[in-house]
Amino acid sequence: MKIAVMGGDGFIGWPTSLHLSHAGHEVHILDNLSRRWIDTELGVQSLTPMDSIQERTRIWHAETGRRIHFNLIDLARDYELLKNWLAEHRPDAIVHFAEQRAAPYSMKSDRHKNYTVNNNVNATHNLLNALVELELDTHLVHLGTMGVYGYSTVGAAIPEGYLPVGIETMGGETVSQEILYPSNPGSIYHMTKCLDQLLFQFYAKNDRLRITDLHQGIVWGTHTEQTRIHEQLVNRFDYDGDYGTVLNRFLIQAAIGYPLTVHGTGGQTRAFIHVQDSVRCIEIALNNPPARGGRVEIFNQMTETHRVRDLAEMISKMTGTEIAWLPNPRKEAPENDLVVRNEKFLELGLKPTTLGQGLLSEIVDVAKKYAYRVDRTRVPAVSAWTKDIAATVERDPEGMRLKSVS
Ligand code: USQ
Repeated sequence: MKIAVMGGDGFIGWPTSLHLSHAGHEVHILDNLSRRWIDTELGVQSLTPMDSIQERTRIWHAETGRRIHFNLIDLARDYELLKNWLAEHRPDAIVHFAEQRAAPYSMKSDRHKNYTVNNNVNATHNLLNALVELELDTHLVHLGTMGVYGYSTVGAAIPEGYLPVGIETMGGETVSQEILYPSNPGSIYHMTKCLDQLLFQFYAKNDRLRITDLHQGIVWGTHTEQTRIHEQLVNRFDYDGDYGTVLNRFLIQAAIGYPLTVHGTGGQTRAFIHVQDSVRCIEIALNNPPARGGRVEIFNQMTETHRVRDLAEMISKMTGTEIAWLPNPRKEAPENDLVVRNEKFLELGLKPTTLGQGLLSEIVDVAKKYAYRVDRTRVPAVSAWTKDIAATVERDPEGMRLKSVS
């Protein structure tokens, strides 16, 4: 297939591009390199040293003989460029990662909220709009999030996208209908993915676009089979308070002897998936497109659930690192249970890579190797969900701990 990977320079976009190229597909990355600009804005860098995208693709070609093409295009702002590119290349499929993906970054300030909404919603809409205008029958695979469902405990498993409901008619009968599972976003970032869902419903219904939405959990790990091929193909690995995600952060913190930063009681239960499984799921989704005129295909892209404090305790035991119980900078339920259906990927052949000591210590080893690149003052998560919460989360003089809630 000819596949365009929108956002192919990012944390999942890069290993996905390598995985699809390795599988024999013709891969074109479209990216505005915004993730690199945000690193500059925040004054942070990936734990692993990343080369330019041009250098990365050059090394891939030198090592494997395969080419990955790169195009500097901003999906949200350069509509004409995007449309021209699509008209010229007519890809069979598009994988859409080109969105700002950090919840804490989206909540930093009013400017960051505006940026996240404008960037994410426009990128998705521009893409859908261009496919219709050009009459392309391209399969669009979008990286959504488990966060569209919210994290309240409902006592029932979360289905894959659609919920059967019974509605009482005026005549007193009950009719059944399948609706999108009610959206319940916990951040501006998650809200943009809920808005994306509505755009997909409309374009699938009105223009018969073929769309797959992948509701992914928290990705952990760093290497995939292809990123291991050469040191310069290494994936990015975020540890800072905005872009670092919980399990990878704990592993890096353990590697540098930084107390594990558990928010609140650590009672949040979340869905997880290893980065290797993430790229496999995307390939499976590409190979199983919905029919034209069919409904939006939705998969839950996760393999296991864990409570944050259980992860912290496991890593603390494994490495001897202490746990810091911190006031939560987010507005979220202190405790939640989470049961998620994920049979669709399993039935299509996914063999989950679950949390194992071997893989966890491999990540700690990667983190130790690059520990000299960590700026400890960038570890605390200080982006607060409300102004009231902000008063409780300023850094203390060591830049290590957060003020406790009074
Ligand atoms: N948390 C801690 N300590 C930390 C960091 C996080 O206790 O040092 C807690 C948070 O308060 C939260 C949970 O861990 O309860 C998860 O936080 P996270 O930063 O790992 O994940 P999140 O903000 O939800 O976002 C990440 C990705 C996002 C993706 C989402 C999937 O950045 O792109 O959509 O995971 S999901 O969480 O399933 O919605």
